[in-house]
Amino acid sequence: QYHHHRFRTFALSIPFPSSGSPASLFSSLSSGSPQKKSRWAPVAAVLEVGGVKINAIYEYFDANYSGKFVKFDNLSPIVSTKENFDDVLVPADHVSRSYNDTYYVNANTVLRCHTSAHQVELLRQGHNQFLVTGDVYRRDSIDATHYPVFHQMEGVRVFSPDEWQASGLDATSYAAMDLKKSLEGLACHLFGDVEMRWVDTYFPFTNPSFELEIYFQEKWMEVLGCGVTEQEILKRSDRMDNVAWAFGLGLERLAMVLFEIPDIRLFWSTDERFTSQFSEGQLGAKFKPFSKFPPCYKDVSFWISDSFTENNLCEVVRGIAGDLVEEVQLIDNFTNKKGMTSHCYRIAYRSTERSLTDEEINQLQWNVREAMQSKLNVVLR
Ligand code: FA5
Ligand code: MG
Repeated sequence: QYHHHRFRTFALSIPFPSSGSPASLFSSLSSGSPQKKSRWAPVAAVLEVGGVKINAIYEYFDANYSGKFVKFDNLSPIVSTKENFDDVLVPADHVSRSYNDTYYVNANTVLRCHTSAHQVELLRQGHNQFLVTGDVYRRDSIDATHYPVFHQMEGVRVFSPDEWQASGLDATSYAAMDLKKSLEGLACHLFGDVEMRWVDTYFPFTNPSFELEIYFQEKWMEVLGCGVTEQEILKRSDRMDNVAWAFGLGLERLAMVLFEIPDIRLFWSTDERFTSQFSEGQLGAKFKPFSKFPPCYKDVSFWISDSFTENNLCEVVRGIAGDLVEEVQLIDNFTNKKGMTSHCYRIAYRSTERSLTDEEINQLQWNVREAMQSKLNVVLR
């Protein structure tokens, strides 16, 4: 059952040439292989602008580093588990490997969940400075900044000993400093003045590791992860004496800040009122909101089973409601004396394009409840 489900979702990686939404793809496609030409399509309306934006990132790196960054934007999103995980030192028991987090094509093949999947092959090919852009896929939560298909740009830079030796810093400090300086510079280049902060974090492939957050819509939003590449990765690609940094940018999130786009679903919108705003591909454009339609909240309470996960719930809800679901949020959680755990989730339905009718929402909610019972093995209360 889950294999089938995953495979259908995999069809979502065959984005359309010009129309359609993930919701329609969920139900209308059932097989096929990804086509190169359509790989960029998920950014739909902002495609042109996206192009410009990416060029703005390219420009920044070309202007600020003497050696060119080699650009890759056409690598297949279907990769081996070795490339996606092992090559970047993701431990065998790491959560990101689970069927709950990653879309598996088969036991040894996944839709890449990050562009880091290409780091090692490119290092082995001898590249020392490169950018990799592409679509990535994840089973994830549902809210304004998460979507199951999005775009990342990976950057890698390898330093040779003479570069840090002159600085008086050790190799790692030098690389970390250069990395932060580069990414702060990029943020300034794209946004001018924004409020941002660094947060320490963990990645298996970097140490130290950081995330950059930008203040957007009254919240801190994470826009990238980065760090100093683990020595083991360099060792395996014949760069023993070097040090390197790497980053992975979330392109939709950067575009949200840049164009003041409040909801990640809008990247999939074919609504004229959205697409027309960006057709000129101007970097300075700011999203002019059209009337916001009212949300409708539906709560669902249920006893969970051991296998329950939020990502599975989100997949079920997205599979039925498509882009009409705005947010899925846990609002209550308790365990009774018998050890049974109850969750209450609030599902926010809201179209970015029109008012939803009560009837339509009730039907959706009914279908969601049915699907929860049949697919998630939970007991509704
Ligand atoms: C990674 O994917 C790391 N590979 C990044 C990295 C590369 C770290 C190289 C160190 C060295 P993370 O899972 O945090 O990290 O994702 C990176 C960015 O992708 C996030 O900061 C965010 O901007 C974006 N992102 C993650 N999940 C989603 C999602 N569901 N929808 C939209 N954007 C997302
Ligand atoms: Mg992160």
